[in-house]
Amino acid sequence: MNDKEKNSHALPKDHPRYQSLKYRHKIIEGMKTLVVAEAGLIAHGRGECFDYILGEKTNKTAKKAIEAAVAALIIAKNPVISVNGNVAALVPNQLAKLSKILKIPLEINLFYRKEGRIEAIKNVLEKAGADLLFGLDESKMVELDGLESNRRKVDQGILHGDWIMVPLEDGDRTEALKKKGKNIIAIDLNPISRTALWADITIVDNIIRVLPEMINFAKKLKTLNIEQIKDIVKNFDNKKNIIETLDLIKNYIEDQKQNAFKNIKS
Ligand code: PTJ
Repeated sequence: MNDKEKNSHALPKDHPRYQSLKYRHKIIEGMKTLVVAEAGLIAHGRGECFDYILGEKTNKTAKKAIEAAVAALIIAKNPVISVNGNVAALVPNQLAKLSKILKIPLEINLFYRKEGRIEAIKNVLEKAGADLLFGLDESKMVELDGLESNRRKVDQGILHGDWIMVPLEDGDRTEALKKKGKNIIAIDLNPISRTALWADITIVDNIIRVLPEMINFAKKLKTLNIEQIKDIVKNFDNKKNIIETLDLIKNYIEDQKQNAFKNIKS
């Protein structure tokens, strides 16, 4: 990229939407280097929309789900984190850090396969410090039955995993993995996507905020004993948590009805 092109992306830090634009540009840059699929831009836009009506913050329901997710990953026998293009573009350093703290492998698993994408994502993750990586050699992958999409091809991590974290996932695979008896942790800003509804633990929040929070919880929960950690997972009620999240959206919209125009002066 030449300087002129770089400058055209320069974002003033005092822009009211700086954070949002920063991550939007990470996705755009990721697409140019094959890390992100073209459809990843659309998926990101859909996420932004839900983030808006969740107040662009980690709500208390998300925090509860994050705690339960980290607890589940600690007690799991074979946990694994599935990584797609958007996730690798947005939070590579945090993925590498979480993988290291919890000693969990990352498995690259793509919906849109294209020559060079696995390599591009591998490079991003390795540069970020990830060393426990699966999903690098397509010839060694096996196919999950009951699934037509490219995600049916999985490596050792997902194949043998008991708890699988699937950020920004499509519904078909979540359903297929559930039918195989796997436990699923979803990160999805859409609380009523099929993935969100099928998962055992659904974190309705932006992955850019979720990963740092998971790292904090990982450090904190590691100081508890195993029974206490098991209790966190046992006491978490995903259906109730999603319903409460929908209430938060409803309340946010109601609040906007009352207050959105207050600061607008003609
Ligand atoms: O890299 P690939 O080829 O594996 O493809 C990845 C995408 C994301 C393109 C693919 O998985 C896809 O098409 O996903 P969907 O079906 O659009 O679902 C993505 C879900 O993630 C949607 O429900 C979005 O609302 C949600 N989402 C998008 N951005 C974020 C998000 N959730 C949390 N944090 C985000 N930043």
